[in-house]
Amino acid sequence: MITSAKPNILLIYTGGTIGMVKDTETGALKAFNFSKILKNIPELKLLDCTIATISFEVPIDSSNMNVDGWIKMAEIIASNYNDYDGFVVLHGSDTMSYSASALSFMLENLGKPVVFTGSQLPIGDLRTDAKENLITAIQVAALQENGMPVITEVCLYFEYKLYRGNRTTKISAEHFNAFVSPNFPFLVESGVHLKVREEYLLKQPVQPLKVHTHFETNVAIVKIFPGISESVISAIFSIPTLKGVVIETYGSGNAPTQDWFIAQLEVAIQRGIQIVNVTQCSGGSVSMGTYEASSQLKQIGIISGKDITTEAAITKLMYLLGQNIGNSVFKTIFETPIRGEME
Ligand code: ASN
Repeated sequence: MITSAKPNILLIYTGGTIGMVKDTETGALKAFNFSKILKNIPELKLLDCTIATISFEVPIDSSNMNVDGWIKMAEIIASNYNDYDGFVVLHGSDTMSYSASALSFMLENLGKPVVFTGSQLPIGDLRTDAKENLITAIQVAALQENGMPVITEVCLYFEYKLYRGNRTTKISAEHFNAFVSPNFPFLVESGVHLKVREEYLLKQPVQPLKVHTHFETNVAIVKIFPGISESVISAIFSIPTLKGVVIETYGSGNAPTQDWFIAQLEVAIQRGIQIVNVTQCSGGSVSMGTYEASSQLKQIGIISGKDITTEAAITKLMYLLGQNIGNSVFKTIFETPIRGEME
């Protein structure tokens, strides 16, 4: 039976709409002080868990999130790991899927829940979605079975669903239902009860948490389109410091078959640049070789991103490139799921 018996939860506030207020001069939303936010939710006192909070010194719009921000979050979790049963990260929705993916790779052997959430409207707004998201994210992080946490992975909770974080993508700037997990089922549904789908939860052997903080930032995402020019492709792939590229192709991993295009990629691979093929489609998987239009990509050694999201692909690429993995095994390691991020 699943119970939630007074667990200790740490709320980590990084910024985002959830805690924003309108600038009186410009009318634009900007990040705000966390303690003021908590005053807006007296309901938190009613929850059956103990909640402590910690905030980024300067809360940010998640458009400003970067590797330093990911390291800050990971270090907060690591230094409080033994004192809390679960972590809820309040984060702007714009780059939440990137951060949830990055944290999933940084936190190896995670044995406790890390639940990202945020909102589309500020918590002080009458029609806000923030309260439900925050309250349920805390309840999910507090779920325990026989004194052990039910969730032991990095997740994202938004609008009645808990998803595996590195499977998500933001699809709406309008709807409260802003995220989807196109290639993996949701983990928990919030209705009258919290329905946990245990069969989809990531179960890892209990081992000490290992935190990885090295990321390679000399990477790029290239979305191809009909008519993309040789000069654009050439300019990107000849960046001297470039270490890796996620290339967003069509359908099941198809791309132009023109000689110049394949040659540019081949030369880049020979220079040691890691190129990962992901699909522009919102669902489905790369399968190089299914069509002639992807056979050459397979032959020249492009990495298959399979059914990974672009957000998880770029963060996994940055993470693995930061691990100094040898060129000969990089492709195999990338194509192997490490945190449930791909099939
Ligand atoms: N711009 C905001 C952010 O990502 C959007 C949001 O949180 N809904 O910080």
